[in-house]
Amino acid sequence: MTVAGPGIAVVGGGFMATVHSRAARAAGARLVGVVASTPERSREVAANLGFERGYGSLDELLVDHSVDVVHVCTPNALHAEQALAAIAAGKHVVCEKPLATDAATAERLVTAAAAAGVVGTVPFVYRFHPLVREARARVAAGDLGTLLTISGSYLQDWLLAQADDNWRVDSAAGGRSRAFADIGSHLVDLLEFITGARITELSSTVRTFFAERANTPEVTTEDAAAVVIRLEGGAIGTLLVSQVAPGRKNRLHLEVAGTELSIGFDQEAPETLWLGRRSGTQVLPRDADQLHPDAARLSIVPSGHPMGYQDAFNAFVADSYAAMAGQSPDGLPVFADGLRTARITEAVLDAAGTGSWQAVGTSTDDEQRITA
Ligand code: SOE
Repeated sequence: MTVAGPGIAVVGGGFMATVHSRAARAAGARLVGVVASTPERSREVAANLGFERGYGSLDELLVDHSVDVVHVCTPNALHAEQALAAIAAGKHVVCEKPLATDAATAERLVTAAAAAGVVGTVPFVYRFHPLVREARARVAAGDLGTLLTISGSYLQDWLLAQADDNWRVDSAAGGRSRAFADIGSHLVDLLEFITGARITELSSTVRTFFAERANTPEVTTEDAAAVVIRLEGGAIGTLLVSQVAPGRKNRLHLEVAGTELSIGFDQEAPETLWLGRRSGTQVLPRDADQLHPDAARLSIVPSGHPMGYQDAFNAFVADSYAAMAGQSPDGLPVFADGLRTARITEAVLDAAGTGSWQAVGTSTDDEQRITA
């Protein structure tokens, strides 16, 4: 397999299958095949997305030797078994988050990929906005001083009305957690990625505002979660995650504050970074001349020509394929990162259920568990 040309197949036929396919094409992949809910649907999706063929089943896909990489883009409850089957067939895997609906299963995936010698990545794609890399580089360079506080939120409104429903609402398809697993996972991944500090403990409250929805008679998954965090090094923070916030479409906002500087990033306005100082606050544009090398690398069009979500996704997929071809791109979210967010998600629900603080483990704990 070369960096430019892996043969890829997608499992799933929804919105994310489209986003993955565009990114795969941009990275020079050969779009081999798709398997969706039925053989007819597989053919239809394959034709729409420009794949060579639709498969009748996942098994048919897995025995296809022209497929090097499987992208798993199905409802959450199917991720683990499909990813494990792909690993067992010797394929590299790009698996949508949550990697699994519980942390123990996510851990099995990490172990299975390592044992099979394949690469498994998870699309925490907001890491791939150039200005997120800039924020991370500035924190690593010590510009922040000592990290003091974090304020983060991820707000959407697509489940605001009782009539709104989706497979994610049903725990059988989406898993025990909904809002936190779906979007809170991006938020905690991003905050640990930018700060380099791990959340050590958390407490939380979750709410399900609609006990029933259009097609789900008994809703147990949360509409919103409010979380208090403690981090390595002594920083503290608050996180609010909601899928019922009117007017907010996909607003991931993160502000990290240190003794010298605050850095603010808004996913819906990813072309600027807010740099707050006691005096001399500044809005930094994405201008490669002013950026650290990792941010400049991802800045693929000149400043003033806006980049966005699909560009971030494309960069994630290109780096995934580079890793699968033996390179080591910096900042690539792998299965261990999917496990990390699965563990934090579980802690959020456990903390809410028990009313007590939950430990989520440090970076050293994670490394030891994975290599044990
Ligand atoms: C739906 O909530 C969704 O598409 C998430 O699943 C994605 O991970 C997020 O990036 C945007 O919203």
